[in-house]
Amino acid sequence: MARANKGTAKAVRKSPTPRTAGQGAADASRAGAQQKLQTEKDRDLQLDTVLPAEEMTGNQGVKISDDQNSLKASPRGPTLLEDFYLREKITHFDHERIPERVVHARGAAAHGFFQVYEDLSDLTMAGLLTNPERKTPVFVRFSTVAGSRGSADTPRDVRGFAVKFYTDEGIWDLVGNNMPVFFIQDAIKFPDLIHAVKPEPNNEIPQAASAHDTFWDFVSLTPESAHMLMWVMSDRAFPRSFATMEGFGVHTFRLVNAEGKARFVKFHWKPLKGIKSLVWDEAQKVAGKDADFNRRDMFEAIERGDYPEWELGLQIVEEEDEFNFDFDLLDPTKIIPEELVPVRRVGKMTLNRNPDNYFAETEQVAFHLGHIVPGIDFTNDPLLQGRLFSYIDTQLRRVGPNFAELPINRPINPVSNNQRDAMARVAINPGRVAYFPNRLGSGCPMHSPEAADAFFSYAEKVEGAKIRVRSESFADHFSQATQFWNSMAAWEKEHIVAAFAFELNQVVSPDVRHHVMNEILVNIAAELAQGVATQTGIAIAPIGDKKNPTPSAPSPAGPLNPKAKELVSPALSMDRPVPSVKGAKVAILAGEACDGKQVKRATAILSAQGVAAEVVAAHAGIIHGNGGEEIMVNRAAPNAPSVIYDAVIIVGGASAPVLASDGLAIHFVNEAYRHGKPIGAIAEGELVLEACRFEDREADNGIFLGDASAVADGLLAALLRPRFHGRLVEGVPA
Ligand code: HDE
Repeated sequence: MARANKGTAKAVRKSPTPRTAGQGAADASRAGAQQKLQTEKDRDLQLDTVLPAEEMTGNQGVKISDDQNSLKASPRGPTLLEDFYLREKITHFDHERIPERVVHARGAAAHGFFQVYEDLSDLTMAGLLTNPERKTPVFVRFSTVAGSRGSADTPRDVRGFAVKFYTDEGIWDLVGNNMPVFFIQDAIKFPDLIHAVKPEPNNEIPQAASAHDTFWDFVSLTPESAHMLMWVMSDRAFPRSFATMEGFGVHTFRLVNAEGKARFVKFHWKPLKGIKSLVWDEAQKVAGKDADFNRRDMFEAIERGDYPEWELGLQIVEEEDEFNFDFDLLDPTKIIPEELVPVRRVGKMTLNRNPDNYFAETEQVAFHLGHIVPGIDFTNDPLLQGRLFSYIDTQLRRVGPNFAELPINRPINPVSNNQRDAMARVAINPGRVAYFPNRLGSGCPMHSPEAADAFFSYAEKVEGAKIRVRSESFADHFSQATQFWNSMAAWEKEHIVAAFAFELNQVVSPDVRHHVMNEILVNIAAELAQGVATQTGIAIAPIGDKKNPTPSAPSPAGPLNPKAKELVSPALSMDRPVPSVKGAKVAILAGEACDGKQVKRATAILSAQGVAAEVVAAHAGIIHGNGGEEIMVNRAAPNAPSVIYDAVIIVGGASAPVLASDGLAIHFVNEAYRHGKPIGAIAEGELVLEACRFEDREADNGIFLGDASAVADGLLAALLRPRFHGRLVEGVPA
């Protein structure tokens, strides 16, 4: 057989071909090529980016003549052990997986950069926060916590928000969440929390859900989780998009300036698109209809140039003010209300490039709180302190002792020390000196003198007895849970009550249900407890009094803060308009002989504002408008559930009466109505609303009628505000 001999079999190292989702191939390659080389880290990753060459080789570089047939003794004979290539290919395949993360296994990530607005050297010496000229490369991984790697994107759960900054002074990982507090105050409880929330160990049920007995058993005995429960039972637990969720460093950290002056700091990420979430019924359905909902949304947004952006916010507290709060700054179950200490927005992060390879980048990226740069430091928050042990350990187990050498994990500045060897070492360290101090290697590498850019731990004064206790200042578990409740709009309260009810109705043990109600909920807010009692049938009978405190909760008559009822922090509510509709998705329900001009007009108005308008019709491909024009269908109706859209428009023309008797279309619109989404009907499109029997077809109920412009404009305005949660939906069949 003649052997092809074109070009070289050597792998070509150059910019990989960009993907084309949402844009033409020509545009994509131009945009991609520019984007690729934007940051120092992009250029660094190019060094290890390998494109397919023309000719196939084995791992030792030998050209392969046939990759599809193993070596056999005769055509029907046994396969030979000699087939080194078969063995290489199959054994490599057998080893393709690394252990998934023990938590935060499901994630998606993107590259980008961070730039500070102004020099913050009064606060910190961290280069990324002092030099407004500098674009610090970042790699950001978003995740759910409880589900395994193949689980869905939208369960009720916390979202991880982990940012790796490749700064000129080394790597800083800000490993945060989309909620500002945590379930527990001490790291030693983390394995218990996670064992309780993960699928139950006897039958591995349920996947990615807190709605089961062991989770509620644990939290009913862990009253410090009350505040976090409020966040997780709110709609924050299923963001509409990664780009519409806040991020928080959670713990109090320190910023240290060049004079050695330290201040406390809480880190925030404020999404420039505002905060938007799904609703629970929708989130559950999305999990089945599009399990990749959030990762797809981010991937496609970046491909079409709609880059997710956040501002970095700082809450700064002077050291002398440490004890001026009703809570302890070291307690990770507490926020500093923004009304007490404003969030100063100091810089912007932009995500503008999708990873090229999920495994090499998103799976192998290794975050660790201990990856820190001069100018930033820790505090004694006992959860933070425990995390400092855990992250390095988990990376050693998951990725291996040389995890820091992998392209996605290595810093952009040089690494030099006497650490050597271990599994899969990449660096070749020449010479005989691998110790310090040394003369034989001219003393290198040397310590940095204090004046240089070296890391010095903040010289905090510490004294005390060695003791295994929790600080008394951590004892108030309920005030901020109550504050959260007090700060919610009516619809948010309704959703929280329904969430607790859903979860507790899923719990089988009457004992657990009883204790959640009577040791936790009654101590947060009477209205909340009453609402949940009504929807679960759990009787309200508070447990514990001053004389008989329960082993878990403080008694209601005991350390509960009598002033908690007055606490309120408006910043906690999501009941406010968002600044941008960019990235929202609108379905245009159409069909044969629909009014093609209306489709065109509505699409143009929406697209001009960065809203993706998709034509949904009975089948994919082409349909025809009433003028005979061809209309490209973006999705076939059976593949296009309402839950993946933010709003819907029904166009007029001869297709409208057909849709008005089409079960799928009726269901689509009913479901959108139920989920509070704006609905527009152009001309005859209103027939579908009539078929749905919506009585209140008014703009203030989120229903827009009229011509294509009026409907599209109405929808755009409605997409800026919270959904229409006031609709009466009990009788809506969806
Ligand atoms: Fe994590 N956490 N965590 N965590 N965490 C991990 O590290 C841990 C906590 C967070 O996208 C693990 O690489 C302990 C709080 C994120 O790769 C592990 C405690 C916050 C991610 C680990 C906490 C987080 C992780 C598992 C209690 C918000 C995903 C895999 C003391 C501030 C990072 C891994 C990524 C991942 C331990 C609590 C955020 C096992 C012991 C609080 C975003 O090391």
